[in-house]
Amino acid sequence: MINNISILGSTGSIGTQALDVVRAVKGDDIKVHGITGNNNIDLLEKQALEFKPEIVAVMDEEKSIELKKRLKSENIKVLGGMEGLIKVATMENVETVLTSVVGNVGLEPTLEAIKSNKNIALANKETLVSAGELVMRTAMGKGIKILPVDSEHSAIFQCLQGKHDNNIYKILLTASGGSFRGKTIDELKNVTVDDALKHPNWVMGRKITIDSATLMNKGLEVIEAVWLFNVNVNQIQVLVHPQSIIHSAVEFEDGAVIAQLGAPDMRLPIQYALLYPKRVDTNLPRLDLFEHNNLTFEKPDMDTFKCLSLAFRAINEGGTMPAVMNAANEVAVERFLNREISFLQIPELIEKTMNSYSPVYNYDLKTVLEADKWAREFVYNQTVK
Ligand code: MN3
Repeated sequence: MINNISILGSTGSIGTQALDVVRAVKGDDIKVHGITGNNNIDLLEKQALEFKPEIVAVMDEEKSIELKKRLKSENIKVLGGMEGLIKVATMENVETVLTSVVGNVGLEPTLEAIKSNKNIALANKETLVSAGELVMRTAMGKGIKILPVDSEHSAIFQCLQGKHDNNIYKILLTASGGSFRGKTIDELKNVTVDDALKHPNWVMGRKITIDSATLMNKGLEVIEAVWLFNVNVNQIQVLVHPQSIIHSAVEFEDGAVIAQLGAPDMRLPIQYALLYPKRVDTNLPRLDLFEHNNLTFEKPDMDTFKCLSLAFRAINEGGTMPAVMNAANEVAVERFLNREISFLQIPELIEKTMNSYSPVYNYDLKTVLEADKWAREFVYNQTVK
C-alpha cells in the first residue's frame, strides 16, 4: 500500500527527518505530493527536484516567485503564502498531512486538512495548545485519525494500542529537563541564547530547544496530551528523565504501567505516524539497555521553571487562555533569540500577558486568532530593562 502524504514545514527539523524516513522506507511506500516551507527556497528546490511533489508552497510570497522561476522547467506548481499552505494541506490525492510547521501558523491549514478528510500526523503541538477543543471536535466529526509525532505522545499512543475499553488512570509524561536542568534561579539570571540552544539529548529547531530549556515545551505537551488522549490535566504526571530513553508511559486502573522505550531519534515516531499501524526496519539506531543501566526520574522544579506551572494554569483556566499563553510564549522566545530579553523574562512576560487577559469560552477559529493576535501584540509592546 502506498501512503500518499504532504508535508507542511518540510525544511525544518521534523520535515527533513520525515524526508529521511521517506527515503529509508524501501519500495514506494510513501509518496510525497506536496511540501511547504517558510523561506528556505534553496532547500525547497533540492527537495522538490528529489521528491517530485506536484505542489511546493512558500510562506514568503517574494521567495515563492523566485522559486517558481527556478522550477519552471519542472512539472511542479509553486504557490505562495497561507493560501499555498492550505492548498498543500487539502490536496485531493493525499491521505495524510504531516504538520511540522513551527507555531500557531499551523492552525488554519491543519483545520482545513481535517475538513478535507485528511489524517493528521501531528508534529505542530501549538495547534492543539491554542485550539485543542476545536481541532478535536472537527476531527471527531470527520472521523479522521490524529497520529501524534511528538515523541512523548507517540509513546503514549503506542502504549494505548490494544487497550480496548480500559481507561487511562494516569499518563507519565517524561521530560529531558532541557539545557538547564538542576540550575537555580540565580544561575539562570545571566544564561545566554547559546547556552540555551545546547540541548543534551535531542537535535531540534531553535524554538523548541528554547521551549525545552524553559520547560514550556513540557507545558505545551501536557495540554497536547489532554486533548489527544481525552484525559483530565490532573491525570498527567510530568517526570524529569534526563536519559530520554523512556519516551512516556501510561498507568492503567489495575496499576500496570506500560512504557515505550527507544533511542532518542525523532525518525522513529515520525515513521510510526506515517506508516501506522505498520512497523518496518529502516536501520534506525537500536536501543542497547546494557548501555543505559541508570535510568533516573525526578520531580520537575516548577518554581524555578515557571513556564510549566503557567501551562497548568492555562489549561485549568481553559477557553482561549492556552492560546494566549502559547502566543505570548512564541513572541517571548523570539525576543529572547533576538537578545532583547533575558531568559527569566520569558516566563515573566507570559505571566504578565495571562494576568492581563480574561479567557473566552466556547470559542471558534476567529476568536482564537484574535486572542492569539492580542497576546502577540501585548508581548511585542512590553519594554524590558
Ligand atoms: Mn516532545
